[in-house]
Amino acid sequence: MKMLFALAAVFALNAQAASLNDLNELKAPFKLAALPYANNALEAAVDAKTMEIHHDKHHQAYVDKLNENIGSEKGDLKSILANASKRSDLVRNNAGGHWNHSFFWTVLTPKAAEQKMPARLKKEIDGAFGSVDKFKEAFEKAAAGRFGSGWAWLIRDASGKLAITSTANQDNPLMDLGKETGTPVFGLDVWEHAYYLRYQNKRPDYLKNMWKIVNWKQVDEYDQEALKK
Ligand code: MN3
Repeated sequence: MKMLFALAAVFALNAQAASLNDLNELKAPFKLAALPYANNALEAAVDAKTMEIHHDKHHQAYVDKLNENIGSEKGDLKSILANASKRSDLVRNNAGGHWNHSFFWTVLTPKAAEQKMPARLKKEIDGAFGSVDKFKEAFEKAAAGRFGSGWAWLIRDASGKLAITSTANQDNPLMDLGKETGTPVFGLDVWEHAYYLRYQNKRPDYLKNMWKIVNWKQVDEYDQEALKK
């Protein structure tokens, strides 16, 4: 029995946040969870070396710097982000970095069944953007147009509508930055570290390929969770 509990604890530590709530409720000291697939599982769009460096070095550094700078903070990750404007740049950037990457890994998948967009989500995207192709076009435009480093997002905005937005650096739509805010249901990292080894300066090519590995099943689940708020 003891063995079972120990095993369960190991799995809990390594499990990716499968819900927005799980991710939002993380508290210090923060930990880097293992990727939910092998480094080479997403080769259709991202090479193994990029995945390894991105997760093991970049994401680890956000976690470490967040823990070093968070002090005696008792609040959860969501409340840290919701007060980002009042925090030091170190806390804002590394709390954002930890949330954004933890989220990002879960919206990608090598599994064909998860890459199929559920009918419910397709209907929502058709309704908001006209068609899935039009959504992708608008999303790629936002992602390609983000100057320098940052993220592109599909969010449920304050009024509950699906909207596309982008943020600089490690900011995200959960932060109180006075710009377009809402609940992320999908996001893409457009920092050069996410694509440079394979795509060099060709960010649009990276964006086009990323559609092959989107976990639409997970995005659909995030969207249903966002709608309940
Ligand atoms: Mn990154």
